[in-house]
Amino acid sequence: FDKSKVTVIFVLGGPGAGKGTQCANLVNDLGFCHLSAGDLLRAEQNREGSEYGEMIRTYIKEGQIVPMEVTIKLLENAMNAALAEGLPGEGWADGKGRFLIDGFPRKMDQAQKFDNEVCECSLVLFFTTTEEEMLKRLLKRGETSGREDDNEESIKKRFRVYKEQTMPVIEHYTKLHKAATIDATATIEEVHQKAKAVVEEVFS
Ligand code: UP5
Ligand code: MG
Repeated sequence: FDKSKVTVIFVLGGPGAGKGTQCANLVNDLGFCHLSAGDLLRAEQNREGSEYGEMIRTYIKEGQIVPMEVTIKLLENAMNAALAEGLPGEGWADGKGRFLIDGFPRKMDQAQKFDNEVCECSLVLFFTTTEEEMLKRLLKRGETSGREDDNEESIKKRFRVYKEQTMPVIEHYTKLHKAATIDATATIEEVHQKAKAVVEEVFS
């Protein structure tokens, strides 16, 4: 697709910070196309005939980052599919397709490859809260989510990978003045109002 026709916001934050929840609310209010890298990987894992299914399952359970070629291909395919259906985020003055890319990039090499080969992000929403709060949320969600990584052992591994590999990505975009840090400890609605205000300010 034509890079000049899309605007991308990366949505980052630790496991359970509320990325998916906040993206869903932003879609309701502002009409973006929400693509969760984790959801795309889980769908691919369960797709019959996928050559990557078992590999993805192992990486996710261990909280490790799936080789970026797989994830970037899934994201590109999903962006192409959304654009083929019409411009997501219709109603914005510039007529561009708008994407919230959730849970990606989680590692510097992914960030560089996506920025160079797919398109540069315009903004990074960074949701932050304490590990204690994230653990509590994930264990609660794990009672019903069916996610193979919502158990204490996998969660601890996800925290470690997040600190070691994803925090440098957030620091990178902070240096470029692209990152907006949002305290995600408050209620879902309060966090949403803050996130919405940031997006509206950047794109108004
Ligand atoms: N909740 C949310 N906000 C709340 C609030 N303000 N107050 C109280 N409760 C709140 O929220 C988690 C739970 O908390 C929910 O029950 C929610 O109701 C509640 P959610 O919005 O789901 O949080 P989110 O940040 O999206 O958490 P998620 O578990 O999805 O984050 P992860 O980053 O761990 O998961 P993701 O799906 O992105 O990735 C999973 C795995 O896929 C990774 O570990 C990795 O192995 C793999 N992956 C890659 O390899 N590469 C990628 O690029 C992406 C993923
Ligand atoms: Mg999520």
